[in-house]
Amino acid sequence: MSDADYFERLARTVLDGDEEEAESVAKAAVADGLDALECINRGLTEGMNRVGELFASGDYFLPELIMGADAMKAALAVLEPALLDTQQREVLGRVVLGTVEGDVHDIGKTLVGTLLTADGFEVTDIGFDQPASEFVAAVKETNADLVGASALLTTTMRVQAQIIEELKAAGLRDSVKVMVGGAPTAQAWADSIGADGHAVDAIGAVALARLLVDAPPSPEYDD
Ligand code: B1M
Repeated sequence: MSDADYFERLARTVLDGDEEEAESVAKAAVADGLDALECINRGLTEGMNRVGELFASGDYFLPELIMGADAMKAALAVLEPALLDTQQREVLGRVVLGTVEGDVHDIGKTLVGTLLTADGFEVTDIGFDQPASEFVAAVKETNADLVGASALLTTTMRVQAQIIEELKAAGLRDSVKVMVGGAPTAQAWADSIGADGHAVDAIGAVALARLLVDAPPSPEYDD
């Protein structure tokens, strides 16, 4: 089977919400030597984007979103360890990462965390639906260099701004960089709330994190 066939099959398992098939195709792809990150970006994420489009057009409903997410998670459980196995580890900085309050979308955030970990960051993932105060508490606890806040809903983006305000109130803003991401966010939004940067995807998040801690570009993702 060609790489393109694998990517299409992975996308299809997400579209069909078929957890078992997702896991089994992912295992076959790893066994066949495919690149795990490409399987995620060109297969699973592609499928998830199509699910999102079908949801937006009214052809899919909440159950299909949930089943698609479950299928993607089942395949990620196979693919993410492969990412961690093959890449270098050297501590570049400490990151507190989470999805903001009111938002349960955690697949993209978790992927960002996996790539950051694989690239050499020490990541404290505080989970999803996390209020600004939890981000601040985790920064204090871990003495983090970076905060990463993910938001997938237009209604929850404002919590990213709250995190920055609460870091200022706690006297921590000068000692920690803030990066934001998630589909509805953009560089202009990051600038408007005073964040230190915005990344479109997980690879971009790694590049940005390195920039923010003054580390050289990643040899793994440098084109
Ligand atoms: Co919902 N959802 N969802 N959803 N969901 C979206 C986001 C939506 C765009 C779908 C649509 O309408 N087309 C829409 C938001 C519309 C808007 O606000 N403008 C939407 C909606 C409306 C909802 C509900 C309100 C639906 C309802 O209940 N009626 C509800 C809200 C629940 C809540 O959070 N309070 C809801 C629920 C869900 C599920 C729970 C069913 C499920 C999430 C399961 C889970 O995560 N555990 C779900 C899903 C799966 C989606 C879509 C289809 C896929 C999201 C995903 O996982 N993508 C999504 C449509 C879409 O995005 N195409 C949609 C794959 C993932 C790898 O990509 O998360 O974008 P992504 O992450 C990327 C980048 O964004 C970036 O890098 C990641 C990796 O490359 N990134 C960062 C993310 N965080 C970053 C942080 C960074 C840097 C980069 O730095 C810190």
